[in-house]
Amino acid sequence: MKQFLRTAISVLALGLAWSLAAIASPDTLRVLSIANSFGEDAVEQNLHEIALADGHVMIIGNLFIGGCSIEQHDRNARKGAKAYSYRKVSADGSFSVREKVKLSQALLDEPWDVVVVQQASHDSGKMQTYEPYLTLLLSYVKARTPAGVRLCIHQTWSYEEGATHWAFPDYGSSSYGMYEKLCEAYSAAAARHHLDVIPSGTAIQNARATFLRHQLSRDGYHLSRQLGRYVAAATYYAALYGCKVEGNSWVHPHLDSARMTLAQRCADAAVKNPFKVTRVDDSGFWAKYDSIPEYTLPNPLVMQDGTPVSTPEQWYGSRRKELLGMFSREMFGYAPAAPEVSGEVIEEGSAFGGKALRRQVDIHLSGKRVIHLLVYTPADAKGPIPVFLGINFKGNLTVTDDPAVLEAANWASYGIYPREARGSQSSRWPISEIIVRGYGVATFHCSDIDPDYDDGGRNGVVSMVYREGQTYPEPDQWGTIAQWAWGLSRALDYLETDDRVDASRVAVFGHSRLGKTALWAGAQDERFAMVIFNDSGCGGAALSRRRFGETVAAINARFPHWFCDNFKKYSDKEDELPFDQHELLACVAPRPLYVASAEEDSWADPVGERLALQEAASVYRFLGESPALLGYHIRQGRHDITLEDWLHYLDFADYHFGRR
Ligand code: GTR
Repeated sequence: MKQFLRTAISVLALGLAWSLAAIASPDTLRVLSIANSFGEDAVEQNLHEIALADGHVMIIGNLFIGGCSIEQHDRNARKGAKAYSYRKVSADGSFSVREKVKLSQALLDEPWDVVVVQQASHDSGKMQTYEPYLTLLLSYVKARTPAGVRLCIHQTWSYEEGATHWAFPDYGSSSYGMYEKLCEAYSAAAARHHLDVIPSGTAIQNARATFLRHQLSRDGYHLSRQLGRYVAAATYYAALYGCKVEGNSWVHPHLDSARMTLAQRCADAAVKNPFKVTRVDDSGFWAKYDSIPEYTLPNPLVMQDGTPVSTPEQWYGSRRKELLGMFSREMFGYAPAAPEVSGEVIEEGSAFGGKALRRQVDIHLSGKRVIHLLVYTPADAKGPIPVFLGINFKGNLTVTDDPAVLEAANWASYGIYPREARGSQSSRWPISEIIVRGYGVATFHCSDIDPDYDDGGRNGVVSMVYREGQTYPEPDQWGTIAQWAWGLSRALDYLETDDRVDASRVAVFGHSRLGKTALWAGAQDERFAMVIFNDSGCGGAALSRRRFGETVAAINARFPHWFCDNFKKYSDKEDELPFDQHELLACVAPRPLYVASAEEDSWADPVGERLALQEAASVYRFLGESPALLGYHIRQGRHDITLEDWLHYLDFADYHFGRR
């Protein structure tokens, strides 16, 4: 009965929609899609609105059967099967559904200008599944549509990396591999039948090469309801009308303008190159270099309940803990307690012309994961020496030309990192200079802890602590930066056992995203005797409330994996943050802390970095600590870590580690 009522209402609604369709004008474009759920993703929403914003009225029909292949459409046609859910967007934009419709009925329902066919996604890359069914289906369509009807083929998209679709193994479970296959099949079909191509698959592939990549799908194969569907509809529009969709004025209720513009560019590029991925530049989308809004920084010396902090004991005993708790919960995510750590020296030798000793150590984390730590210490050291500890971006062997540095098994991990040449990052690691000054250097690759991409929390140490059945971090569970910071503490656990190292004089340092990491590690783990962060920017030293350069919204959109999910709620709502970055800097007190910036590094907001340090200085003062504990420089040039930066750090370390 219920089903009957629903059908009756749909039929009524359809009747109503059809009468309203009277507003259709001679310019109205009537498009019928013979499809499945991928067609549903592309045409049933957004498309009508996009066209209308440019003054075009569309009537859109969609013949839907989940997972329907061309072969099945052909069979349905010949059998006259009442098999379809016939969805229709009328000229006025209203949506209606009629069940149990035959293909022939829908073909005769309107004088269609365009009819679009597509393959089922699972068969899309299998050329042999198209014929003879496509030939038969197209002649069936032509016989029932006005002369001159434009026939198109809708290129579906490949599944997302890691998708669990049953057919994915047929494509080697490779997203790009599937894309290549479906390009071959669709382009052959289009050429054979002179079909125009609607290249949604390429538009999605283009978008996968931008910061939109992890927001495109809802289950690994269907499109996300907002962004993914918008990309497909924008592609449909640009392909049908042969115009650019960029600049289209329709405003999607759930997408910001940066994402919409980028989606439009991906669609336009696909229409231009339907079977080739175009690198659509996504840099500069979030750049915000206009005026600084008025803002009030939270006072580090007032507890959340309004109680002023009046003694150093209160700071160390209550306020600092309260702040670290809030930064954990709302920004970085909570990390678990230390696991059992054991170091296994796997290689030792002399390096840098005999000036240094090299030690390569596997740090085992509860037997489940390994950090490959590379340590250099001065060969002439008389006893344990102070060490700089920092993570590297691209593998231990990139930090130096030393041929003995091992390539860790996971060096080019997870298939996303290109192989980097030995020594390619050595300008950032002046190891020989550091050794000559009497310090050691220890480093490991970030991927040992968590590869730097949004993998849905699958490959990092976070997955070591999932409860049974858990597949994604909780909203307050550690993101990538917190995992890396935790890794630094595990490296320190090992250094405490290394006879060449004075673990009471370990300076934790990092550049850029790894500078944010060094700050978070140093703020929490009081064993780090010094904390240095270079060009750390948003989420590092820069004040979030200034919203200059990289904003919270920008960092959350481009690097959704860096911080915990709770942090997303502060995108464009910086004033609602219960803290700002100066308070994180203050948590390093009473230890020496160093902020470095570069003049041309506006993205990291050098002014915001300096102001945060000045604000943190008031806490050091309140605690009765010397201003000499705070180091700062801004050098000429771009975002980087250079020998010049290092010479400042070495001087600072000399001063505080009692070497000068
Ligand atoms: C940028 C990012 C910055 C910074 C930098 C880096 O793309 O926006 O927050 O971390 O990368 O790590 O090099």
